[in-house]
Amino acid sequence: MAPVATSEKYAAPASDVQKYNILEDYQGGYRFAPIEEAQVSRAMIKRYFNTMYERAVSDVVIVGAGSAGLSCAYHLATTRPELKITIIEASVAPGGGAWLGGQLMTPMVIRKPADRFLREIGVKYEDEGAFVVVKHAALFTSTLLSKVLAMPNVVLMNATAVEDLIIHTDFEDKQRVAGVVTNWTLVALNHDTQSCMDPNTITAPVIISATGHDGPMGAFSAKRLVSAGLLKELGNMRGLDMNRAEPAIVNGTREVAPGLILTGMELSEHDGSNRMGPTFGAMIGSGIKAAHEAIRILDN
Ligand code: AHZ
Repeated sequence: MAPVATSEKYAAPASDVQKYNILEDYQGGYRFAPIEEAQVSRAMIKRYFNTMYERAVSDVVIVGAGSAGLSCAYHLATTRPELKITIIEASVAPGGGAWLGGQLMTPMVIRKPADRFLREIGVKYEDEGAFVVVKHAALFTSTLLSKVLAMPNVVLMNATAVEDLIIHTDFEDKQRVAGVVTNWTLVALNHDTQSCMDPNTITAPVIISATGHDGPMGAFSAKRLVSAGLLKELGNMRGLDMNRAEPAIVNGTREVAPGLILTGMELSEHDGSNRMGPTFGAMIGSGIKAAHEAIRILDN
């Protein structure tokens, strides 16, 4: 008799589902449906690497899943559900700085008119006139994240860093950003301690960089534009001025080099605009504008 493959041996037939539900007993008799360790590994490997294979060519790559990157992903994915949108986030936890409002305080301030986005995604707030306050920044971020992740056209690869840009040169010597170079973040952080650990690539006609202002990895694409000769020098983020900063970020959101859109606070390092501190309306507005820019490029 041919040996029974373990996956077949332990796969639960549909008819057994009812039986497994009966095992859910909270009086001390709770048991789980049987499983082989290899099934768990294969369940993850198969899906993750199939996704990597499929997303090696994406329509849009968003670098950074902070408030700007996630707002952009939400608007783009709902407006254009046919697009393959791939988000690359260096941290294990997506959300960037949007788990807290400011300093270590939890309430999040959003200036009008960006409060419209809160109604769209169903986040409650208190109205203070010119601005609204969400009781916890994590309520905004977790709601937005869950909606973005539930969209069939969006893939998020976290713990993965963009460590370079793909820049192609055409026959007229014009340069165009054509994709991103990725690596597991733990690898990207250890290039100094190991011999060469080559990366992977994702190509896409539009890259949206939302890596935040300068920090361990922040303003990544803006800095790379300088070293690649596509930008003379960084503008460097100026001091805090809420009234100047927020409109400057939203209105300045654009394709800064062919194929590359900057959004969120990364733009302040590129343009030399002010920081706004703990008000998040500009991140929402800039993310939505970046989505519009991406559609404009793709449709041309
Ligand atoms: O981990 C970073 C964070 O989640 C991620 N990131 C940075 N470099 C990356 C790289 N590859 C992949 N090379 C990378 N991911 O990008 C995310 C940036 O999120 P953020 O919250 O830092 O930026 P944001 O522009 O979305 O929001 C900024 C919020 C701020 S900062 C600020 C101030 O300092 O005044 N005010 C506001 C509202």
